[in-house]
Amino acid sequence: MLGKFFNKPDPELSDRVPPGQYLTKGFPVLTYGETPVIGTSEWQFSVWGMAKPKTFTWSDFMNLPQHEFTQDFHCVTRWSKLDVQWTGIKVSDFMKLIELEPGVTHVMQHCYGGYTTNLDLDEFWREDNFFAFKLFGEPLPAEHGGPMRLVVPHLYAWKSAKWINGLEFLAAEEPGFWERNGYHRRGDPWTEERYGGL
Ligand SMILES: Nc1nc2c(c(=O)[nH]1)N[C@H]1C(S)=C(S)[C@@H](COP(=O)(O)O)O[C@H]1N2
Ligand SMILES: [Mo]
Repeated sequence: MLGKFFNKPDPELSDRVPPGQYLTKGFPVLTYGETPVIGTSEWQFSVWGMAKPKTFTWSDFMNLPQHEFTQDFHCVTRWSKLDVQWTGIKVSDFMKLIELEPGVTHVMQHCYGGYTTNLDLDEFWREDNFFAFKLFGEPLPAEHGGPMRLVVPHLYAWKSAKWINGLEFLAAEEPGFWERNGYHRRGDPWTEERYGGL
């Protein structure tokens, strides 16, 4: 892995690189299965489970406040990319549109293509989490999750669902795709929560 594409961090950057990670200047694509190709006019986003069921269109999302986010991105397969520039919508702004039932503790992200990944509600509902629809100022490419993905910067990137199309609110933890296949339930890169499942 080391060499031309993956570098040991410079000392001045090392406090930004979690243990066991190597820096890459490119932006690798990590997808299990096919890349769904979804236009913004057909894209829809639903919430269900322990929330009042609702479905949103692309323009519903575009009417929410938009922000620029610069965040580091850490894949559990040991590459990290620093200073990724996204444009998106804060989870906290989106959640103003949602009515949760009492007792919600967890959320499952659902995607076109069938990928899922789980989060504790408080790991999901954070000021620094966002739905991204641009990458470095350009529409988010399909291979990186366009037209819309979630970005959860404080956890390993498998928690950042590409082609996201829904949230299922839950009163108990359920494992998503990689969590069923041996990855950690939470995925904090700083404490190397790589494996463990549920
Ligand atoms: N829908 C979906 N989302 C996904 C994945 C996937 O296979 N399908 N892979 C995850 C993993 S393991 C990583 S590291 C990141 C990779 O994002 P990238 O391909 O934009 O680098 O997306 C995550 N989100
Ligand atoms: Mo990953």
